Amino acid sequence: MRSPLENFRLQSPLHLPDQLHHFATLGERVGEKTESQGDKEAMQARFPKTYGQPCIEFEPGKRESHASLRVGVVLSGGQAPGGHNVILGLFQALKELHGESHLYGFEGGPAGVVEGNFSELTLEVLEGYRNMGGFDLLGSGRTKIETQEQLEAAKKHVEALELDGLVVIGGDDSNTNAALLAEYFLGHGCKTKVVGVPKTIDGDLKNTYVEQPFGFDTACRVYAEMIGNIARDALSAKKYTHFIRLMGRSASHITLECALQTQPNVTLIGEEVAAKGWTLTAITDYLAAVIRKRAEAGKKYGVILLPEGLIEFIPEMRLLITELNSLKVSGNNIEALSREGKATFESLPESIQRQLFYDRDPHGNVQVSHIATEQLLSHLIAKQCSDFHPVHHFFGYEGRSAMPSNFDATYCYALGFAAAGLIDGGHSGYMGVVRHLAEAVEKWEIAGIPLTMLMNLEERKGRLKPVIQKTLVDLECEPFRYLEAHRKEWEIEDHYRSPGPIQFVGPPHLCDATTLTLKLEQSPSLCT
Ligand code: FBP
Repeated sequence: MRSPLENFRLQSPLHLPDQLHHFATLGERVGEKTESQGDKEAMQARFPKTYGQPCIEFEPGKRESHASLRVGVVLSGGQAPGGHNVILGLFQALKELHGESHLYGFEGGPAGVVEGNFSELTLEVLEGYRNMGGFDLLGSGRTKIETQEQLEAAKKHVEALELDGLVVIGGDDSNTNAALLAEYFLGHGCKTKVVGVPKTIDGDLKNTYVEQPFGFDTACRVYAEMIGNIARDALSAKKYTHFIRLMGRSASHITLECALQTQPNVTLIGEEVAAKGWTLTAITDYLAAVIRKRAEAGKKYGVILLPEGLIEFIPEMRLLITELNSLKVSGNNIEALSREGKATFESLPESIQRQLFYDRDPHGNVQVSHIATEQLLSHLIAKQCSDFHPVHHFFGYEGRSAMPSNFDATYCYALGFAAAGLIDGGHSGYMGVVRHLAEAVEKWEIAGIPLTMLMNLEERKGRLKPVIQKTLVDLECEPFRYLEAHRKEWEIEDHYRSPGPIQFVGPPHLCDATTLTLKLEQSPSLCT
């Protein structure tokens, strides 16, 4: 039986930007030729058919008729709130273009495209997922499509279904898959156009053209609510120091946004740690100093935020992890480590040593995102601070499948239209985007950007591969500067801020606004 809120959200109408009220009549404006982020010649050689395509903008036009379309869709990578609404938007847009259009969902992520697992999606089915979190309509997966066999198998299935388009909803890896599929299909006489949609709670698939991937807003709101509650509890009980590790495989965008939302006593940003070369000792000394200073002020409590990816930004930990990965060190054979690696390893608590040795992924690599960095830090701090009572938290999966905020619900619906518009225009190797996200929904506009424009070559397992660049936190950006300007004050004074639960109904400034990160980046005056 559904909850009252689920029933309410299932019936809540989805809004569209003004531009999309006349979607089927939109015309296109084609921009200049584009370049990749780097390795231009090598990228051009690897993507002879799709490299350098122009950006596509949509504008009011006079188009009247469209052919029916057959389109497939796949959810890829980690869950992110709003994925179901992208599919709903895509379905709605295809039907507006032509009532006889069909949408097929590939199941279990990219593997579903390679293995040909699909079912037709009808409005009746989709309506049961409107505004719902999770990816359970189709499931998801992290299969990389890169071998000739996989590409050929995918081609066989999209051709059997006579697909005009395939929409890949995913993050950097998934959109790299989309770019490879687009190039392969075009180069092998397959008519299926491939279009990506930017998803990831991590927030690291963003740039001048992708203002914010979907899911980031909702996930940060869920975490910020919990952090706000914990801060209130700390302030009330006055006896615990809370260490809160936040998801984000590599980049610290989630931690930065949550810090802006909740104003904790200390926020560690992985990118800053790397830029300043802070060692584990330097971080421990800094945290211990703040904890002691607070204790002297009668505050034996506090809230500390750290990102999941922190551990890999700490120089000596990065070295140790690299050695463990490349040596495939196992059991208790630490003799294979370098002198530095061994010294770092021996300084770690036993629980972390065990994680480093035994918690490996299928390729034998250390599962960095599973390492309890919050416990490691509090263990080291305890050696310097007496009367210190840490409580540990990890917030990650709690936010990935939450009911999408109004922002993500609407954004995703519009992204579905962007993907449909690109396929209808015959564009392949593109990402559908929505622009002006910090403004009111009415002003948002859809566009298409070529995937190769987001790519460069990076080393993966010893070989150079074309990939979409992850965007890390820029230490010169407004959001980080804001944190920098306020963090000293937040260390000792308690300026905790409680954003509270996600609101679906009420005044727009409570319900529809998006992240402080985006507002600070686009329009700092909106943050007052
Ligand atoms: P995507 O990049 O695919 O969106 O996934 C991000 C993420 O949620 C990370 O924040 C986290 O480290 C990782 O997925 C966890 O993945 P898994 O689901 O395999 O545990």
